[in-house]
Formats: sequence, structure tokens, C-alpha cells
Amino acid sequence: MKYLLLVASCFCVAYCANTMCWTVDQIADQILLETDHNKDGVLQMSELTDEILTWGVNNASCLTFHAFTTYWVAHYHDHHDTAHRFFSNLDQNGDEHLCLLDIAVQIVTYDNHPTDGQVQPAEFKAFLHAVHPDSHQNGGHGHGCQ
Ligand SMILES: [Ca+2]
Ligand SMILES: [Ca+2]
Repeated sequence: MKYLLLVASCFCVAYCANTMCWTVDQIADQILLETDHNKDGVLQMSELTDEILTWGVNNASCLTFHAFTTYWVAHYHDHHDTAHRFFSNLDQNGDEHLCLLDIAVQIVTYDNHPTDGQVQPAEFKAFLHAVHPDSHQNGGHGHGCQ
């Protein structure tokens, strides 16, 4: 069984940017599922910040590169280097820290469908497609078995 899992995971490593072969839309759906705490189908900003607070923020309400990538790889199954590039895209000032405000400011720019101070699923997907490094390919580049 272990051998079979190893083979399956190697197959994924070779053919997907994500170890579970999740697309960016599937990652977005999973985040929406976990973050929409009141289950109204829309992300309120307070839900987003509450969720990100559980990802391992430090005293300054910021995620370090390590905290972010550890959480992201474990929960959303991207390869580490994909998570690294994703973090770099989000970390606009390049200080290796991603603070709640930095994330909120970026997501808010996609609050336009409608502009209501909340994040509809389509808005969240537009945001993720814009910042995720593998947003334009669902299969993709191989990294080989390690
Ligand atoms: Ca909600
Ligand atoms: Ca909105």
C-alpha cells in the first residue's frame, strides 16, 4: 500500500503543480468551504481574517514565509516551490512577511462584483487566479520524483 501511494504521489509530482492535482478553482473552493464560517456562501472580511489568524500569524498579525508555506502545502497541497512563488506574489514589499492587512488590501481590490464589502466566490476566484503562480494551467510542469 505504501508503495502504491508513493507511485501515485510521484505520478502527481510529474504531471501536476499540486500533489493532489487540485486546480486553482478547487483550491479556491476548499478555502471558501473552510472560511465561510456562517455558511452564507459569501466571505465576510472578518471571516477571512479569523481564518488567516489560525494559519500561524505572529504577534504582529503577520505570517512568515515559513508559516505560510507550511500551512499552504499541508492544506492545499501545492508543491513547496509553487507555495513559495505564491507567497512571493502576495508579499508585495518583499519583506518575507505577509500581514493580515496586506492580504485584505489585495482581496478588497476584487470586491467589485458587486462592491459590497464582502467577497463573493467569483471575486475570490478572480483574486486567486490573479496571484497564484499556476493559475493558467491545470496540468503542468513536472518536477520529477524526489
Ligand atoms: Ca460568510
Ligand atoms: Ca463583493
